[in-house]
Amino acid sequence: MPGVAATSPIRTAEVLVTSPGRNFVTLRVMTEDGVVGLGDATLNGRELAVAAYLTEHVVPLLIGRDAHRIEDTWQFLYRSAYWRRGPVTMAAIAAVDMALWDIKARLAGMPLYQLLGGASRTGIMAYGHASGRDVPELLDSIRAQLADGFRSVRVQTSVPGVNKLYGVAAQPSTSGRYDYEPAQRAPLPAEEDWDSAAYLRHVPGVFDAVRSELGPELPLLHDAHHRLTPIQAARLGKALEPYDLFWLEDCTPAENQEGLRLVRQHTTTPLAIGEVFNTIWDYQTLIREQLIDYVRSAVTHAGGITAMRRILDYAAQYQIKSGIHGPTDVSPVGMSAALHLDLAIHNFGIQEYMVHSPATREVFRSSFTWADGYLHPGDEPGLGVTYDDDAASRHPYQAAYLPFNRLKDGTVHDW
Ligand code: CS2
Ligand code: MG
Repeated sequence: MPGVAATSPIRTAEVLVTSPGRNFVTLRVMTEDGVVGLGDATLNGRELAVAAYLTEHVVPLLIGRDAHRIEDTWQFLYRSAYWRRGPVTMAAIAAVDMALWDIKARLAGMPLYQLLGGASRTGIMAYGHASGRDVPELLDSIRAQLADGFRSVRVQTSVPGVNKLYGVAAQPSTSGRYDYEPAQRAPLPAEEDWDSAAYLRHVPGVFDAVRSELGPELPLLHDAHHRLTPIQAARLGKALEPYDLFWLEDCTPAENQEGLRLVRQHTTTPLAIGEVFNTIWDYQTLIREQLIDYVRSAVTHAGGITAMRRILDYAAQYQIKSGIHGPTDVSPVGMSAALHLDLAIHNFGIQEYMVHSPATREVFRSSFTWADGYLHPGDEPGLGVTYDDDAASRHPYQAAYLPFNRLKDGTVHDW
């Protein structure tokens, strides 16, 4: 690149921990020429494990390295560790990868999506979150999302007989911002309860009510959040077919990739899986056997832009599309990385968009835009995010845990 130095040695790499509304871990890399790159390393409920992995084992390896050599650095961090894969390692590698792509695009003077091959669309369709403790509250929540511009909505509902359920906001959201943060600031994880039979009896009726009220067109999504056995997931997928879901997410814990064969045998409801996956190997059977329709990993949790693009390129061969994970525990840096990829790839499906809190947006100033149901990463050089140290310093880290589940007989269950 004319005018761009052949090498760009890394001078510093800092691990930044802050808690504006919730905890975030960010890696800030700076080159000898003062060019800064940011990477998201936030692993909800295990934030300090990644911060320590970066501080103790990765930062010392980065100093002096050529920031231009992104692929070489990715392979070095993945292979030289000997111990591979897993959420902590891959979030750490992801943060380095995002920061180096941010630097390269800033040096090139272009938004990252241009470096990734340019825009394949004018905007990024995003889905919002609606929830309700009952149908009327749920319908109000959906209408609030539509009023805020969303053109597709994920629907989560309470279930009679289950006290506290994933995805149901404590307070109905009258404004667009869906205020739901599962990780609670507390010394121990909160215990919640679960009952698959009650859930399977209740959920189809909720979608029947939503479709009767809002019609057949609105794309509706639902997250079963890893709680069903394969045959229960098959039953749910089948029972939801009349309501034409955009997708049913995490219908069964996917460590057992073959379990999805049973689900596929019984239902044509589209399936989305992968937010707890960290590498392409977690997807191999699911993609090769066409057992899913959407790849759900976050850039932050799947090894960064380099690795995520590889997973999506593999999925493209099977007409499997992206559905990148975008909850508020993925920071605006991780979200921006997802948006640059979303704009550039061909096999884009949909993007999750949980709006970050004002406190978070004060620390992370991002240039991505939201208009009329579509996101766009913006045209600032790089990822388009800056980090406000002063604001960050006002929000010190606070230990927080995701809840866990127990069944009625006390058995620990997937949350
Ligand atoms: C969820 C997440 O957004 C989703 O699809 O599954 O909210 C998930 O529960 C959190 O990211 C866990 O940290
Ligand atoms: Mg999910």
